[in-house]
Amino acid sequence: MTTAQALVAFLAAQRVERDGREVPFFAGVWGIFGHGNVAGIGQVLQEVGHLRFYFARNEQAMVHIAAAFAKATRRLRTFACTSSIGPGATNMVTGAAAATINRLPVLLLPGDIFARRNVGPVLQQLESPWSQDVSVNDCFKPVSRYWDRINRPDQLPSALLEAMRVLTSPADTGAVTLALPQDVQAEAWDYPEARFEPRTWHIPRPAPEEALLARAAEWIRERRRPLLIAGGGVLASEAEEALREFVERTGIPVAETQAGKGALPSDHPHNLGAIGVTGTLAANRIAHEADLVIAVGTTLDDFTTASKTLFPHPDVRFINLNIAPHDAHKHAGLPVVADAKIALEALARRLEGFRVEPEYAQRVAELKEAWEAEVERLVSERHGPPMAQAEVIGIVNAFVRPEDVVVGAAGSLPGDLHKLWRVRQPGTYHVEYGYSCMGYEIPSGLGVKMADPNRDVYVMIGDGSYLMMPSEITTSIQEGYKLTVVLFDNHGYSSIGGLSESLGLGRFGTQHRYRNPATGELDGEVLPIDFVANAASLGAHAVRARTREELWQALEEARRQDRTTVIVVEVDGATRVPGYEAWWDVPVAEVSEMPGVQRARAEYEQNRAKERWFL
Ligand SMILES: Cc1ncc(C[n+]2csc(CCOP(=O)(O)OP(=O)(O)O)c2C)c(N)n1
Ligand SMILES: [Mg+2]
Repeated sequence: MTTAQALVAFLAAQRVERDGREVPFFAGVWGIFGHGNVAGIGQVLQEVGHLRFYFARNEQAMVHIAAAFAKATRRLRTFACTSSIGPGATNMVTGAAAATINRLPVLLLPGDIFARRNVGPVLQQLESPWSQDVSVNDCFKPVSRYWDRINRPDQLPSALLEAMRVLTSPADTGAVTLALPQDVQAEAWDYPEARFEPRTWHIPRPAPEEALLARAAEWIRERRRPLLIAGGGVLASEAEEALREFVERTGIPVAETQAGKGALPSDHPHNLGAIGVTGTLAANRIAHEADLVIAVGTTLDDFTTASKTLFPHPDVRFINLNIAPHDAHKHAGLPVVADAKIALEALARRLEGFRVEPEYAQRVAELKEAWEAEVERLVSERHGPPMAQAEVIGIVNAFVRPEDVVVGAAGSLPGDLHKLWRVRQPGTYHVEYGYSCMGYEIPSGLGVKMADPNRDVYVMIGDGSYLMMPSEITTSIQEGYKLTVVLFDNHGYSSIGGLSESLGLGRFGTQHRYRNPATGELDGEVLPIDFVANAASLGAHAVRARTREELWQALEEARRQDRTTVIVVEVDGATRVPGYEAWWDVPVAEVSEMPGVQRARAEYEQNRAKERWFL
């Protein structure tokens, strides 16, 4: 067999199992062909057809599709992605980083320069004067959890076992890159038969150490103001039910990160909603008062911790339930390294008879009620046209069915969705905010749809992100997977524009405007971008909605459509959902003649003084 034939045969034979449920791990191969893969992997995908080939339009997009599919299947399944050498390969680097940061398994198979070297430099080769053992694929090293280059066909078997070990490890998973020199893909070797027999990888649920559990339970009993933060690990471990039982038994309130949102339904009495920079007033107030934080399956990034200002209680301590030791040790917390579901169940058993004090429960209930009223106020505001973003979110939220999935990634939408979107069923909120990668939205919508075609998928996307990567609309139409894309057109980067304004920089360079000959700046008229025509040109059903009524009708029409629909809604970038008592560290120039910058710097220094070390 050739290296490529052996590779594809092996991938087709890999299965995974968790809790007795077994599924094939790879659902297919996404690819874009060039001279670096067409005759190698391309040949076997056509001749043998072990795995279905899916043709994408952009290599970055195909990695997002695979990662989103993996997230939606709770990391039980994924795709492999094949690219040519050079630009096709490096286009995948951004997707790889997004997958690794979000701890999602994807297998990347970039083509590589000739191992044989005699005809080099080949087309698209980056030459290096200090080594011939370097190619652009070395760029994947920092964004991959496992990286290898297959320079001889007989290196493949051991590399594949390592790749599968990492992809199926709940603690180590992320992008795995196997760089495949173009000549080696086509070379044959006598591979041992055993390599291609079906193999089932068990996805483990490691149990916590009893001594640490005992200490965690002791800490919880001692403290008066505990708060649980639910991160993406809760969903990855399918621990929603365990979480619900834990909080119902103990009365401990829950706040959710972006990746953890929807671990509990939004209307659950113990769910205070979003935490951190994009958090709710209820969650952030409780965080400010917390003397104990139980962080479950979260990386505790700066959006969650409000740049380490969200937990000012002098005696605050952290208990970190996490499958990854690296995360479990953060904030000098008690590192309970374990699967989230098993750990929550075990901790609940140790807390038999414990409940938070009634006065604390009362405070949680009051803050929760006040926040619900605030959401209602924000989404039912009548504005324009153009409508306010919160209003549009409220309408879409009211329209969708409980099982439908909302998808987003960058701009002002993730923050607004984090605060406002009401989740009715776990796993229906899919916002990528580990890498906050513009361009993730449409491809990931496709990945989510492929994971469960019975759900409708609502992609919420800004005009900026749309312009960066609308290409996979065409792919969704090719494959017959319908998406409903709601495009929020505020004529530019309202999130970064707002940030720029708050830092005294007046939205410089963040709007889609003509260069103005009078000023020499980009402050001319708004650029006439016709998003409806653009989406229609890619094959979508596309409409514009100006009012609440038009939007509702457009959503109904989209539900009747059998192909991807894009609804373009102009929104007023100036009416923004406010923040709620949480700060984000974005450094402001220490020296400037601009008065706005000087003011912002003074405020910055005050806020920075609140940042804490947890040692
Ligand atoms: C690939 C990438 N480039 C740059 C950024 C920085 N960034 C974050 S949000 C944003 C603007 C997004 O604009 P749009 O999609 O229109 O959303 P809006 O801010 O208007 O809500 C930019 C440039 C990013 N997150 N990702
Ligand atoms: Mg915008």
